[in-house]
Amino acid sequence: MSETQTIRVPDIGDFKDVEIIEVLVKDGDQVNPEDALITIESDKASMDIPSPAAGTVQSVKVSAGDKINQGDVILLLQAADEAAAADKTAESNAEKKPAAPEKSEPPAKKSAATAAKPSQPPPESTPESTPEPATDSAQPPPPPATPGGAETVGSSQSHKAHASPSVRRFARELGVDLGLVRGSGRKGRITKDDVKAFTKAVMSGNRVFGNTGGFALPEIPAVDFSKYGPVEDQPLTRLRKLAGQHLQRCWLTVPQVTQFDEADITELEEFRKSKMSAAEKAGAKLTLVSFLLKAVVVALEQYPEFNSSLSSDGGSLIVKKYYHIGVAVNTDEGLMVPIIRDVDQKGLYELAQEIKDLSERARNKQIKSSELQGGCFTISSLGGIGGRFFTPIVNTPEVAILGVSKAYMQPVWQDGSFEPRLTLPFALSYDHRVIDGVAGVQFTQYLRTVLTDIRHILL
Ligand code: CAO
Repeated sequence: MSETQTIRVPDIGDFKDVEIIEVLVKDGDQVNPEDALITIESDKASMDIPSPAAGTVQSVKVSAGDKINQGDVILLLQAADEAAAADKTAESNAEKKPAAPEKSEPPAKKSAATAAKPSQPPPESTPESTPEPATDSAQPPPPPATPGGAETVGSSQSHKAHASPSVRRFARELGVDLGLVRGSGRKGRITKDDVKAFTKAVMSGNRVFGNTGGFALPEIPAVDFSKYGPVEDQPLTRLRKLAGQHLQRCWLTVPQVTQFDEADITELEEFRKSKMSAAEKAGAKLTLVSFLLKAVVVALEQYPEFNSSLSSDGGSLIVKKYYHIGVAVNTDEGLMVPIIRDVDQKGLYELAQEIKDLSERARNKQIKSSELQGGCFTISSLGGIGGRFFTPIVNTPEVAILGVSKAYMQPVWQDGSFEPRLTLPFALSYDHRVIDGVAGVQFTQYLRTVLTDIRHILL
């Protein structure tokens, strides 16, 4: 039969009336010897009080915010059988020392820059006079904290992070750089839950570090919106989550510029209407998007750097000799970009059929992943809906994207009088690492010329 031990505050040196800033266990928890039970903090240092024995926490007698001294009861512990046998007499507060105090802002040379170098876990910050806590130095290197094996970005702020030794140890085990974690505890202290929440956010792709140029974004604080009124929690679809991650990556990694222009498509529209019934007989709905596909390819042939991708090391430009164009399709589950291959080799009706087929299958979740790969350039058309201009996000590793809005009639001064002309607003976003501003405007001007006189697609 195991015994109940009363776990008391051990000898904590000169510290008097020290505040408990975190209670790390609750009733029913299993603990091992040296597991931290509470974290206490004085003006100058914080320390964990470890468990002297293994067992089950029966009753925690303290709360965060309590002031304690040596000998005060922390909790009752139902000792594990072996531990009880080994130490029958102990009303144990143990002559054990608490874990080494850690200064609130230790000097950099002693910093616990957790996980900046996974192969060499750095030591805890410990004042020389205090015995070392159980060392972690024999542990294997922690796993990377970022998806895809990227190493956690080290932060010079790590050593300044306000966290107890046990939280530091926990963070180190997970490979989390405390300098990147926002503390929700008192005075910004980082708790174990903060480290867990940070790890979850990184693993779910909501925070990405590594290969982002070494910057870390300030975390957006969680808000309990229900405090302000009724809310409904609607889970995101898998597609929306994936698309969101991709868009965020594109937004953060590509320096983008958006160039706006308008094209007079009055004649194009006349031609399109004149071919509608013939297209219908061929089983196609001839919309503007087919013309946009052809016009874009003509412009890509004229300006090949727009039909390229940066090599993964950023050292060269891979110019493609094929013309596979993605068309953004709005679906109930989120945005999809199926690819129409070899647009240069296809006619308008064939393209119209393919747009219809791909968009229907995208909406019915019948698109194969191979149909989403290999694009050179993307067209995002909101023309069927409305709006005047928008700034599309470059679909990396492509280097440019065309965003098309709804055509509208406007009076244009021509040969001494105003004429009603159908005008198409469009925007081109491009990767400024690859494309200069002059090339950007040359491309949009050329596209405008082609759309205004669609016979250019025959040249
Ligand atoms: N100006 C005016 N009218 C336009 C137009 C434009 N730029 N583009 C299309 N239209 C018209 C079409 O001619 C059609 O008219 P009718 O019904 O009278 O024939 C109507 O708008 C609806 O067209 P549609 O949307 O069915 O077909 P589409 O070929 O123009 O577009 C597709 C296909 C897949 C691009 C579109 O359905 C779609 O999903 N668009 C949304 C894309 C999106 O969400 N982009 C935002 C991404 S964020 O960057």
